[in-house]
Amino acid sequence: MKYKYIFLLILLQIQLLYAENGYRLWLRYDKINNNKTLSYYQNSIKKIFIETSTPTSKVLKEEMRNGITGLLHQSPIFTNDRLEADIIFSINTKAKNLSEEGFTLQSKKITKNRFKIIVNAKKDIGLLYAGFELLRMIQTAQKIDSLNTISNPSLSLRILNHWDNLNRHVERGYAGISIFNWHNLPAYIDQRYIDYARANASIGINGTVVTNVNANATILTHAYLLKTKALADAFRPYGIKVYLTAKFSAPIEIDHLKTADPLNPEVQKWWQNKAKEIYELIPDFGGFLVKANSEGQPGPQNYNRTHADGANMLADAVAPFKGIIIWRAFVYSNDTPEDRFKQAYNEFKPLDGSFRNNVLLQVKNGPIDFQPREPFHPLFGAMPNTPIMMELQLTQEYLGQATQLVFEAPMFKEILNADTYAKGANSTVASVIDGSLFNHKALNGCSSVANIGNDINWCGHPFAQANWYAFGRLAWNTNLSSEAIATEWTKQTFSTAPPIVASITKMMLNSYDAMVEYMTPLGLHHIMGNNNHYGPMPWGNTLARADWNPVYYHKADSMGIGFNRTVSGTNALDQYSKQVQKNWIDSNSCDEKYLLWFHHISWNHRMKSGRTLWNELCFKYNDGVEAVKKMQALWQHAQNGIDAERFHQVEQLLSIQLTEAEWWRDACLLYFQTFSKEPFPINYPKPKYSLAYYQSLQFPYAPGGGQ
Ligand code: GCV
Repeated sequence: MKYKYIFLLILLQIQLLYAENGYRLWLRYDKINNNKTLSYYQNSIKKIFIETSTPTSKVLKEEMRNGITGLLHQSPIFTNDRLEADIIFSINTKAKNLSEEGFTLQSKKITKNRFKIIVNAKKDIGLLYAGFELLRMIQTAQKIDSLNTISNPSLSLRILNHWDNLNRHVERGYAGISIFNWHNLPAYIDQRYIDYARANASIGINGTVVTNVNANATILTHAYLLKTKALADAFRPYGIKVYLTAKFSAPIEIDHLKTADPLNPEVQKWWQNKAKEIYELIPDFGGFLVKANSEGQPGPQNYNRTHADGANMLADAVAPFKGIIIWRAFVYSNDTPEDRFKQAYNEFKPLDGSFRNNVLLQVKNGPIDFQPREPFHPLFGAMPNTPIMMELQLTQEYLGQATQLVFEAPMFKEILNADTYAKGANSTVASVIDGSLFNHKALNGCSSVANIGNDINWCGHPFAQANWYAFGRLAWNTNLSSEAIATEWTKQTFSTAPPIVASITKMMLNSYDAMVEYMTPLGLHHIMGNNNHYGPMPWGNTLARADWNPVYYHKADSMGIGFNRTVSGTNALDQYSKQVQKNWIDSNSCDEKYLLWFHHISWNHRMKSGRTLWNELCFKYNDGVEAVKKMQALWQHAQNGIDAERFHQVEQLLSIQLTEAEWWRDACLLYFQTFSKEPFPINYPKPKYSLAYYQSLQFPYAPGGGQ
């Protein structure tokens, strides 16, 4: 009896040790539980040869050791004899068709039942990426005996942007505080940094901006540069370069210069010296990301200079060290009463061709600000002589924050596949940012605002990890489908059992449209809560600037709803090519996803469904809510196939999501009804509370604000 008790206690301990808390992300490496699959891999992978012995190769060796040992319950032997190895990782500097980071995987038959896998890359980082690819194949139970793959990244810069402050508060962060503990650096290298680098390398992310674009000049002081060096040293073997945000007023703040005017020789010298100081510490430092003259950040316009003057001055400072400047196009002026949609284009389009060749312009996916659904930004395709990077947002500032399951890959794909028609049909956004459309093959890329914090599972919501994963995978291969990404992530993160994979991926793939429908259907945008951006607040009308207020964006009145951006309105549509305009210019034929982005539509307007606009709005909001109920049902299918811990977490979060979806529907419709004066459709769910109740809600401690 006593022994039985002790045995149970030990079992419990073991279970606790292996509790699925989400920390391992998609790199779980648990033993394959299908015996046939297991023995297939066990027989195929016994000995591994790795030609190089660089720090990156050591990382590769460790990852292969851990991965194979975990998945196959069989430790691989690392041999020095390539002839006897089952997997041969070797460098081929002359490999044709390979970029600097790419790799090939080829299976070669040796006997009827034996084969070898030959991995080739120009550099050790390519071998590391190939190692992760092989481990992914094993985790997702794919055959490896007839491989013939060439894999080169679609984009050369694949960068995470952390909006992390030095005090560890994360702006728009919903997963705890920053993983970067500046206080303990440089002496203390947290295991988190290593696991962060592993996770990024496993999906091909090759850069990280570790500080907020709302910048703090302190990061450029020597003490903080030493801390940054420690991070850069830790990340280097994983192929990850460190970048910093540069506050334009840093010369004044740090060294009391009288000005930060980019044309002032002293200022130029200051930045040149700063660049030299940084590169002496971090020879492969990536460069600076800059938010200038935007939302209160200083910039060249403070001195009547242009964005190009500012960017070029910094570009000249880092050029001798092969550094780059990523200059953000997220600007809207304090004084211009112009439609905010149009301002970035108006500001930057005339500057096309005037940037140094080590400057990239970083443009958000849409013209306003990471709204649930935006048309693509009109700058994509409009600046042929300037490399344009896209900025996406993983952290779900406007997409349900940390309580909602929203798989963002379909949104990313929607933008990547959008056709700018800049050089005729097929001038997709993907072809702009991968440099192929305008021949920017050397310098191109995509960034994403990170959704990572120090929560045990990194991202807060267990499914938010999928967005980090999707970003890396799509930046490596813009052609991957959302379905392929959801499937491989699910297999690695939860289970390879087909019914479980089917339910979970269905839930993920429906989640983006569901969220758009219950928050901002038919092209509504920017109707969320003030400041914390949490929940609906279409009535918001009290902030200092008109274009911070929801009423500015939906323009609901007794006649109808929506922002007229046609020629009779602000004419923002004119910023797109004629072919794009054709899709959106006529309210009768406009793609209804974007209708209220471009048109003020009467409440009785006949929609394609035959319903009036008011009724369609009601249906769409409710469809979104119903879709969440379907997600809940799909999640129940997973119950017996995955661990109880994450099942329960997601079950609770889906229940919050449903409450929040109903809240969005009811609050928005009750408010819009005060203009439409139309009844809800017959049998429509009755709102739970009154409009006054929804308007009274306050969330003073909602996470993620700007401090
Ligand atoms: C980092 C939005 C966010 C801000 C963010 C800004 C930006 O306005 O709400 O928190 O600031 O975008 O992208 O610079």
